[in-house]
Amino acid sequence: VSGCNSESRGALVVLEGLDRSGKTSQSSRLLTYLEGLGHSVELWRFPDRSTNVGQMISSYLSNKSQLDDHTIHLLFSANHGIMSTWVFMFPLSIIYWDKNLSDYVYKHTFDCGWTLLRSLMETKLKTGTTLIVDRYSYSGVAFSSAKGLGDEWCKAPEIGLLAPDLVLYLDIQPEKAAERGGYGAEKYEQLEFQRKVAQCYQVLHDASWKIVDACQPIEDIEKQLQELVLECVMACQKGKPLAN
Ligand code: DGP
Ligand code: NA
Ligand code: NA
Repeated sequence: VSGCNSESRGALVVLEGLDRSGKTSQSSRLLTYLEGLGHSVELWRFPDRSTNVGQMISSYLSNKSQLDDHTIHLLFSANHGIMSTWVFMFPLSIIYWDKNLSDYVYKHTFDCGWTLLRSLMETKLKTGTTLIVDRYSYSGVAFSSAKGLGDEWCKAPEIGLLAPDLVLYLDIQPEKAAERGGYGAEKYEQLEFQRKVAQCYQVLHDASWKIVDACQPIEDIEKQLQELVLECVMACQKGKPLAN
């Protein structure tokens, strides 16, 4: 009967965690897994380093450029959205860094970017595509409030985003993450700072997050994530409503 699947949709699955917790490899494994089962699925990641803003972020993270804490926070937020208007406003607020201007950009243009991102995500989900998202707005809040920026300030640009169906937190002690290969290559990969980020995630997370021990063997983590994600994907296929 036509229409009996009309509520069927893709799932919005987010992976969060400290640096070197394994999000990126596990997200691609999840992609392969779901594709193998014949699902329509896309992998998104924030920050997306391929865009202009992404390149500014990348250069900041690799210590090639210095930016004010507020500015980098807004850049990350911009990177979450598909922006058009802010492209004009944003360089101004950086060049003439000034509170009034940044507040203006902050209040008006970011709303627009997030609205666009939200509708793009909605379209994907409603047409049956599952999104695996390697970091989401929670990273913005956790990393910036770890620097001491106010919680409310950090959260404001993220308001209006679609709530995920599932948040998978790859749980690793900062000390353990620091032992992993390549650690320290980027600005935020410092033990003291990552300890603060971990505390911020503690405050941020709620009972709906699935906490997965990221120190298990990689295949065990993979298995656990597969089960959690498949259950979520099935529920969404059966018409679980989109959260706000
Ligand atoms: P990744 O490519 O996932 O390793 O992320 C790069 C770094 O940027 C990592 O240390 C986490 C941090 N990060 C991710 N999103 C945000 C954000 O929105 N704001 C801030 N300040 N940092 C972020
Ligand atoms: Na990283
Ligand atoms: Na990553």
